[in-house]
Amino acid sequence: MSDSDDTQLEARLAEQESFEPPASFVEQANVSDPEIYEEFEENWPDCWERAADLLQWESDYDEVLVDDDEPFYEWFTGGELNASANCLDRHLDDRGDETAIHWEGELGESREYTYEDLHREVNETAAALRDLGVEEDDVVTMYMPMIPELPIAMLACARIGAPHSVVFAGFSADALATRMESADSEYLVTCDGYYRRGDPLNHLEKTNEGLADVAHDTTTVVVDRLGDALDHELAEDQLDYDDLVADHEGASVEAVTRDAEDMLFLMYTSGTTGKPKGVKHTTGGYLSYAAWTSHAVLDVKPEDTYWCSADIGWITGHSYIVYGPLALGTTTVMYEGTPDYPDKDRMWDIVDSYDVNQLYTAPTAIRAFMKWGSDYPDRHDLSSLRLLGTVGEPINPKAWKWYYKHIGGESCPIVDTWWQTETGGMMITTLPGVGTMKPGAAGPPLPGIDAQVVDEAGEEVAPGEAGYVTVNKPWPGMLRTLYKNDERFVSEYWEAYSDPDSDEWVYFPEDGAKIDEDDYITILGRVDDVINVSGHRLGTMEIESAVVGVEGVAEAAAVGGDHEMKGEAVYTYVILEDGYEEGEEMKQSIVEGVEDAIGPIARPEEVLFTPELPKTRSGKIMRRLLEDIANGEDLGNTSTLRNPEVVDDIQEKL
Ligand code: 6R9
Repeated sequence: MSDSDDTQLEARLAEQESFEPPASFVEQANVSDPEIYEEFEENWPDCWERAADLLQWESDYDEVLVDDDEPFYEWFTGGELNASANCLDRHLDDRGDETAIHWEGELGESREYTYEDLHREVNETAAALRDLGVEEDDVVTMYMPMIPELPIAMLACARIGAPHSVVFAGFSADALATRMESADSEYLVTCDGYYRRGDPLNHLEKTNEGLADVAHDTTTVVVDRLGDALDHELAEDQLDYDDLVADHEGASVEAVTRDAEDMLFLMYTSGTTGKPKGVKHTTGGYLSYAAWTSHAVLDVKPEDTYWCSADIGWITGHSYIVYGPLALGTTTVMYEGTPDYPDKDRMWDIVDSYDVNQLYTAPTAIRAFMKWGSDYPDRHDLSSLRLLGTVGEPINPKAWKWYYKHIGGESCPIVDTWWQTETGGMMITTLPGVGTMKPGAAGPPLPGIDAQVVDEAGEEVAPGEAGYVTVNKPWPGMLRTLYKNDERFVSEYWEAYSDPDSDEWVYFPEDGAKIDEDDYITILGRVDDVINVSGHRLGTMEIESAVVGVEGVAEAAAVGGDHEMKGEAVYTYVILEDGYEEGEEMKQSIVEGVEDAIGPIARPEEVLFTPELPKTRSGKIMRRLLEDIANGEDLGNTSTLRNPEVVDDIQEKL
């Protein structure tokens, strides 16, 4: 393509506000009938049988939904099943020789597990765990990076009915200890270390630090990921994973029968207060929902090679690397490392060499790809891709369009999927075989999901007005409670909008949003991310999107800083693309860009250039910290950041 063609194309894309899914995609899509929305609404809650039908049940459920004790709902009550049997055993006849997990290590080594292989190793691990004393309903903690033994251990636990609690490997020793204590977890599966940007990293040392703070006795199994690359010694009471598995070679463990409502796993997530919340997910509802959304939204088919680049330490990895894809019998790709090692085309190299059909990643990654430039994807053949997805935070239209053009070659639908640890699976997004896509808006609620945007009083807002997302009906993938804390479950998620007297229960996800005439929901960010300037509510995301829309801007964060006259004022922190100059001129175009996109009300009080933004380990911008910086407040402990060093740098500039 000539330069001028390319410029014309960019200009056309920049203008275009909606995109239709390509006909070639629709033709083959798992779900392509627009009637599905009506069908689900009319048949609610029985419509959810369609999700349950994707699983193999040992005994049928008596009722789809039991709502006698709201908000403690039950789904598929009376049904019995096992998650590991659903993800492994039932595929053996047809797909035993097909690849279940394609694992790629950071250094370039790869491992391939067929369904047979995975089934074998899960059985051996399950037998080993059982011999160590793990019983049904014991919580087993896993503190592991992206190595195959993590999903293997998860499925082994599921096989023997022991809920897992995976702690993200990047979390601190402290976080591990708090979670193990909170869950009374006496078993831990961890590893010696792993690679980051080519260097071996000692994980066992951190594990041991954490274990020292756990008051009760624990049994620890250690996977040897690094071999000789790192000297490590196991403590006397620590067991080597390979030895254990070898001792149980060929073992076969019957998958225990679990009730639909039995706990499958716990996942700790941060809330507004300091103490992490143990989100409880169950076997029947969660697994049906993960499978259904993988089928309907990610369009996963058994013959696909599907890649979600999240970490299994987060809910996205649980639902969309492990449970959803394996329940559907597909090939799921797992990558251990970072996207820029050894070079910035690592992702595209993986897509190219494995012929990946669906790629599900995060906006923060897409903005990094955009900053690095299209030369990297251009080096590879990405034509195997059929669908793209994003999750975790809002994606601004500029990044959406870059993803659409440079990764999807303008022929893949993009699903911008809004959901949470608590929801178990996707809630708001277009169906790729049905809906028009509007960059920036996640889309309408999925069929059967009754989500709305309301004001403080719970009244639906008019199109274009900002409000809060609420979900007015339960769904199978929902959290059942916070572990051992029913009270906090009710107060965190249900108190704000429910009216127990009239039996109206409304789930409150604590996200701001707006809705348009077509019921498309644009997520504005967490409620505490909403800036109130002179009584006007502005989403940090709207402002960021405007700033990122300015030529030369790679990434931006907007926060509210205290302001005498306006209540709050907008502070923006900006990263420029390579080759652009920080300075008055750039500041001016950013201010103008925001005024043009939103109005003078959103005019940034300050524009600060920075080489990086402070991010959590999961890659989310730490807006609250940026607010504190703007307000000149004491920042407290910043060591949980992925990049604490940028904080000083920014403070100095202000
Ligand atoms: C899956 C996951 C949940 C919070 C959620 C929201 C934000 C997630 C989003 C999105 C805009 C999307 N979020 N997906 N915001 N558009 N497509 O990320 O779970 O880690 O619990 O975070 O992430 O604010 O409330 P979790």
